[in-house]
Amino acid sequence: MKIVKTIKEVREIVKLWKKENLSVGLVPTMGYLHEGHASLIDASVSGNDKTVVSIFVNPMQFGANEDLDSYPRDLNHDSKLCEEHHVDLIFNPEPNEMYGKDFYTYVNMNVLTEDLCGITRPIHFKGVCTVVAKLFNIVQPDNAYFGQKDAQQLAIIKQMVQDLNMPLEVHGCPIVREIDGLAKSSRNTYLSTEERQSALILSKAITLGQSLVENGERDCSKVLTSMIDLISSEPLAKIDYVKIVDLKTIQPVNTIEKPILCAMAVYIGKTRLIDNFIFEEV
Ligand code: PAJ
Repeated sequence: MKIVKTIKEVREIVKLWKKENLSVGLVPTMGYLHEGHASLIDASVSGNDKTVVSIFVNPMQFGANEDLDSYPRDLNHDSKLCEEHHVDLIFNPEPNEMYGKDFYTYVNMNVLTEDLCGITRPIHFKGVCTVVAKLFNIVQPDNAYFGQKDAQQLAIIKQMVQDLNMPLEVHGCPIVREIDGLAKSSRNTYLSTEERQSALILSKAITLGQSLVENGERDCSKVLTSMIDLISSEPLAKIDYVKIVDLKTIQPVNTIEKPILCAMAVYIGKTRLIDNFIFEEV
């Protein structure tokens, strides 16, 4: 496994692979890797001849009051995990390598970016789309892997690839959880012992909402009220949003008639956590 920091090195290595007709999978990450990331890596390794993992805490997707500086980083641990999961190449650029001083081009999307996390994090998806488009151009993968943990992000990346005719396939992978239900996240490391316990309210509300819908409830306000009541019973939890939207367009719906995404963002103390479920068998 190689670790490189420059775009030039990535291009040289991928060029050699393509000459040999080898397929390339890309797993974009911000590092501090856990089993959620590892599941994407495993999907890429089993579906491609070569796998590239990018590790880049992308400044462009963090708002002014967000956790860019405190975002956890541990390249030693990350490279060990990648090695164990048979990754071929880690791309770990510095911000200067990705955004030179003359940088003026952004990828901006309407509609899908406007609700859910787009309300509290208005510049976030512009940063995500721009960096992912750049990573696609740099690595030129045949396949790219994203987690359903960030379901809005996954829908947005699929839309970007469709709209801009990017020549690759985007694969969504299921949410990986801790044994007690908490969705794995690099940000879980911010939680105190007490907060870690309170954070279980997210997955409990997801399980509740999911079982209501699977048992035939189609009225979104009834599902959401039950979930919101449950989350509100946890003193350390403060709801940012709990919503049901169309899975493809990320627009709010009142009745479940098409595939939907039920998504939430909840503050546990100062830490903002997200979780969701999708329901497709309408
Ligand atoms: P990051 O938060 O590091 O996540 C990288 C990928 O891992 C994303 O596709 C995310 O959905 C997936 N992931 C995280 N936790 C997961 C879990 N518990 N189960 C399954 N998949 C999980 O998302 C980003 O980075 C960035 O926005 C990025 C796409 C790299 C652009 O900067």
